[in-house]
Amino acid sequence: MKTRRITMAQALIQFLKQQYVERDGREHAFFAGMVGIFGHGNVAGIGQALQQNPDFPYLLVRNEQAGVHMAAGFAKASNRLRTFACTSSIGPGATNMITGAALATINRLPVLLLPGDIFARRNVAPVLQQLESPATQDIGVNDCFKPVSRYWDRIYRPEQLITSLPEAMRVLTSPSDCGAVTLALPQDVQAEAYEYPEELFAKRVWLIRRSEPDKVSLERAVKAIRVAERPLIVAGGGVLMSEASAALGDFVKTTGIPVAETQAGKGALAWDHSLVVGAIGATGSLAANRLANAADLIIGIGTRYSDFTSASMTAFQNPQVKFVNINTAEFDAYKVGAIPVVADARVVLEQIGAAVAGHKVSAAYAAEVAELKSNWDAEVDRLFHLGNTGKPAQSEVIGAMCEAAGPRDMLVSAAGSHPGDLHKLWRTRTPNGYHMEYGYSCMGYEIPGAMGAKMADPSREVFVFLGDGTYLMMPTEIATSVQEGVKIIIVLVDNHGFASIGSLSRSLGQEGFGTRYRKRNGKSGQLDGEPVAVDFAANARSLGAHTIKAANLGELKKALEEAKAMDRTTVIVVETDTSVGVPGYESWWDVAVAEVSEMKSVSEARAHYEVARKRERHHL
Ligand SMILES: Cc1ncc(C[n+]2csc(CCOP(=O)(O)OP(=O)(O)O)c2C)c(N)n1
Ligand SMILES: [Mg+2]
Repeated sequence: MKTRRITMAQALIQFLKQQYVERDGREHAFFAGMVGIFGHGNVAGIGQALQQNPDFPYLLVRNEQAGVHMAAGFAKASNRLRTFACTSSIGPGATNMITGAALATINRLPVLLLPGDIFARRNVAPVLQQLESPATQDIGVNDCFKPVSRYWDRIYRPEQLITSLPEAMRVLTSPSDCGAVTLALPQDVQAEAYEYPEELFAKRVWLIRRSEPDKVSLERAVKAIRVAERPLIVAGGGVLMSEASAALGDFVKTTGIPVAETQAGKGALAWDHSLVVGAIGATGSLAANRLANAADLIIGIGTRYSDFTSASMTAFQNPQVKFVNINTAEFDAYKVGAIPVVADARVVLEQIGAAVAGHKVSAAYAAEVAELKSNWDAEVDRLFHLGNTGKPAQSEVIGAMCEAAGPRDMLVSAAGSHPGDLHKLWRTRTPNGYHMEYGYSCMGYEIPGAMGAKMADPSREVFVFLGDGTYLMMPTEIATSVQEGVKIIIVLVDNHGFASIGSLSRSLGQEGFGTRYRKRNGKSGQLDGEPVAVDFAANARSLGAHTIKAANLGELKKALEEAKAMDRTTVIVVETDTSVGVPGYESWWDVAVAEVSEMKSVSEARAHYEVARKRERHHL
């Protein structure tokens, strides 16, 4: 057997460089490189290996969490066909990646995490940043990655790489099981040499399966569609990941079934497609929510039915409602008592389309869908053009961004009040044009996630919608965007705190307590003093961004054009009029209100809550 004597870290990089994926006859490298930060836990192992492999790019980020977000954003915008590996030192560098791991796993996005680990040799323990346990020497902070990883291993001996890496790749390239993969790398083992078999470094192409459905399940699904009078498709992220937009378009063209979209599935079809009724659920459009309410068949495609999609299990009120779930993951396919069709979305849509040929929804239902859609489009137009002359409303900011964005451009966001507004209002024209991280809705994802999206397709302009709260949590990757020449356009909405959680708090009778950026008030002892003024433009400028302040809608529109013409990351700061929000549309979200309290407003909210909860249903 031919072998190569190299370190474990060198072997790892050699292996990663040779991993390719293939789908629909297209083949390319799976890893675009490695992002991370060095410390004593990885500089001598992984760091040295990266240095002698300059053809495997290394991107130095400012925070390990952001590095993982970047990889996740890149993977999401690449429909999971590519990703980055992420390296960190031991201890805090490693645990910084846990939030990123959770985000990736929840959103079913492949990221390879390589946290440094404490000495396998142990004789020098406790090393700097080591968590000790009096009960065992076989534990460390990297064990915290276990529940947030789809695959986890610790490489105590260099030869363990040989069996662990193929498992890591199996999970990373699985359409049903992918998520974060963590390989904890003890720092001494990273630097240890071993005679690795040469075959380990041969090019390997992983086929991304397009799995076929079971025949009987498919027949049952077809039968359910044929007898349904008020069917509705719920398009989830799986439609995009499977690149099934065209197949979905063909299927609805023949059947006339309307399409509602989850956060992850938005943009599967263009917003102005005659059968797209917009967002569904707690942040849904009136059109989609009305149709969902009365639907007798829900065809969920690539959705995991989060509480925002199901409006906390109140969205589907027809007593006869049935579900067909098309999903690569058996786990999701079986949800809500559905007829499960466990297979690739595109394959199933093509096969179901052929099987239901000739079947079409009734003319009455089609007319109802058309009317709801046209009313909804008019409502969005209204919200885009409220006519504020001073500070714009958030919906007007969204409208201006929509108008500034080209058909292929991308919108990236994650947390705050805007994900709900964007879900309702953004007009997506091309698949992946709407990039919302709403599985983990993680403040801080936006800037690094957008950088990942931009790197996945530099030909598309990337617009980021960001709140002041999120900005303050993680602005620092702006410096990385300047370093890497990865340009994004950030629209920073300054509303002096948490509009989202503030209004949620008020709806619970809690008066927005603790959700405004205000100084501690000497008199009340509370955070209700003077506003805490932050100069966001100066802050972003200091990190290397081009910055523009916009005081009204006209200035915002000009700023967006200026930003498009810029060659580096641009931050537009705009204060908004918080008195005009986007309403909800016959939907709700279950956030449990205190059952007993000393506040009348809370007791009142609790009484409403108890009534509203009665609409929650089991779908068995
Ligand atoms: C890391 C993280 N911490 C806390 C939350 C809970 N949370 C959701 S939105 C939000 C406030 C966001 O404020 P901002 O970015 O200013 O947006 P706004 O609500 O004002 O639109 C908070 C704290 C979260 N989603 N992520
Ligand atoms: Mg805010």
